[in-house]
Amino acid sequence: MNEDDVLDVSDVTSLINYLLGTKSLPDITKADINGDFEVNVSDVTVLINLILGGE
Ligand SMILES: [Ca+2]
Ligand SMILES: [Ca+2]
Repeated sequence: MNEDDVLDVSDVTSLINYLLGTKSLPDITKADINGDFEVNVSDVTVLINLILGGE
């Protein structure tokens, strides 16, 4: 999400900031976590689940 190729809480922050319109993302296509061609709160949910279920 934020170009380090590691999904962690900083990516959640980046995505939320993007959704709030406070920051842009370097690669919008990576922000579409669930692949439905939209970047929205459902991607935040999926991202959090990925992080919590990670390793
Ligand atoms: Ca990251
Ligand atoms: Ca999506």
